[in-house]
Amino acid sequence: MNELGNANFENYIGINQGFSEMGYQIVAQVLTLGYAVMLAALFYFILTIKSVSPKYRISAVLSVVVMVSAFLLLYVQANNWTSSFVFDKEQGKYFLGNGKDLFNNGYRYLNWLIDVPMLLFQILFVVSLTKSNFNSIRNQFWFSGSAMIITGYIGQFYEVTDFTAFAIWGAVSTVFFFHILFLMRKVISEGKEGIPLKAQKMLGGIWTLFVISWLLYPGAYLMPHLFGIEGGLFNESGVVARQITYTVADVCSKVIYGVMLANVAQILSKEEAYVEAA
Ligand code: RET
Repeated sequence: MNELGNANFENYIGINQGFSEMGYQIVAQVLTLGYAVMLAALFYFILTIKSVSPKYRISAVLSVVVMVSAFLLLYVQANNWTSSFVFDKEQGKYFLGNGKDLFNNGYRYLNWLIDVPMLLFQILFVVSLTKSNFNSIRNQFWFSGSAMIITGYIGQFYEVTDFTAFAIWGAVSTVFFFHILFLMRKVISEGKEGIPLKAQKMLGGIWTLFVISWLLYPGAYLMPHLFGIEGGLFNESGVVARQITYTVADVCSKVIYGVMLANVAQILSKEEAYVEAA
């Protein structure tokens, strides 16, 4: 079982029982859908940037940064899948090829290293903090966001070979994750003060979306174990479920989040223009 070193569990399935046509194609297509959405949304954020007043536009610019980096990294991640496994005519399944590379989810993690701080900064350019200090929250977002991803990135290399290392790095990462949740809750509750009801409701929706979509990532981290890898029960559904989870999480945490934030900025822009005119 150790011939693959610290490879992700996708490869262990690829070398043992292989992927069915359905399993392999769902992953290939879901990965493709992922980067296609990022490119489409890139245009959306560029084309709608003038719908908000200038002071909110940095938020849209950050969405653009997120889209470009996600598009490129998810494109590489999708190619990494199709170049790692090859179809075997005798067995009618896809197996790990003798290509130059194994499949690794690390591209995603490095994408998050860029996107997580950007997504967290984004909201600070839309809401007005009433009590907290902008620079202090920004620095804490940046610090805990990066630390959460780097520790998780290291941990994911051990998902098959060393459960203790996998669990410890995952637990350290979770501490930073809780810190981010705590900060975000504070930012959103301060942001709700004194703004129109419609914008308050939208911010409430952003909080719900944030908690659910960000929780999907640790869920995907644990997935090889949720599907019973220790018992030797290698199952391709774990792989398919994990890649679908990542794509759903990415679309929610980057695209839908960005659209909802832009919506808050639109409501605030309208209200301020009204106040100015009056
Ligand atoms: C890891 C490791 C295991 C523990 C935890 C994790 C959290 C990851 C999160 C990632 C969010 C990524 C986003 C990307 C958008 O581009 C690293 C999986 C808690 C919350 C929002």
